[in-house]
Amino acid sequence: MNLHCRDKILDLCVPRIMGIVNVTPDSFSDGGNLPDARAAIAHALRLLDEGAEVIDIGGESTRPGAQPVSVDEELSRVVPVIEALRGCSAVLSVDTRHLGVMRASIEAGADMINDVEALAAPGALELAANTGVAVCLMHMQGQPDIMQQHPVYGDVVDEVEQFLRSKVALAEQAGIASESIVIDPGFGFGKSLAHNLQLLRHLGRLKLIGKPLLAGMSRKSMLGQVTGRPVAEREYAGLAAHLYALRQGASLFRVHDVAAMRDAILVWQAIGESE
Ligand code: PT1
Repeated sequence: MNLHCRDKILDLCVPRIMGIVNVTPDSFSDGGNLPDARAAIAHALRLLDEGAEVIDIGGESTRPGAQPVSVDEELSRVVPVIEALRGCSAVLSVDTRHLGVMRASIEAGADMINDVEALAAPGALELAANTGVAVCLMHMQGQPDIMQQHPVYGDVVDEVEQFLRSKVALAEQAGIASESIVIDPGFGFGKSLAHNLQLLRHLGRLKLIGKPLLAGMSRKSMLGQVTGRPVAEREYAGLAAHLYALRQGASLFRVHDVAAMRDAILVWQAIGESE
């Protein structure tokens, strides 16, 4: 399956890595945005060197309990980073829920919109359709500030599948190319540990929707709940979870620890090819 991202094509018949670049003051140096941007650019170059083929640039944290930032602030964080990376071979993805940030990012050179709200902002579907960027449509229950307080589902896999099917239909109706859509169950977005594990166990069912599947569990609390480890020590747990997702048909992996994920994928592929 090829993913069309404006002028770039990402072959998702083999697993690919989306490296995470957070341009938020808590992730890098604090103070003004310039040192943040410089650190983020350096970090992105390192992730490319380690084997990432997509760089996901975000200026607003959507982790549980996070507070929204202003659109102007978010813009001033991500745009300089995208501009600096424009022209590199990797797909540049912007992680945002806001139309203004999407528009400015595409102008600056972004090839993909990764939106945890699945393009719910008025005008977002049309913007993606008109510019030809790829989109990642993700499932979330509730909003980041309160989503982990009391997540409830009948059948979590069914509900996520139905949600993603309806968002894919909306995107295609708006004119987004069928080959430009990725789907994502949204691990940790309004889901208990049991919900996350259930989704991972049955991730293969989401393949029936017919779109490439993105999995992102890197450093998330679901891994902490299983291992008892703090956020800085969840790398190995993440590899296990992402390899399970790979086995279930996921093809794009949104991770912090790119080098480790690359090695895991290479070993996985070597085993498959030796048959
Ligand atoms: C994701 C994702 C994302 N995750 C996509 N974009 C985050 N497409 C940001 C925790 O439980 O999975 N897919 N953008 C980060 N979100 C979280 C959520 C971070 C939960 C941490 C947790 O610790």
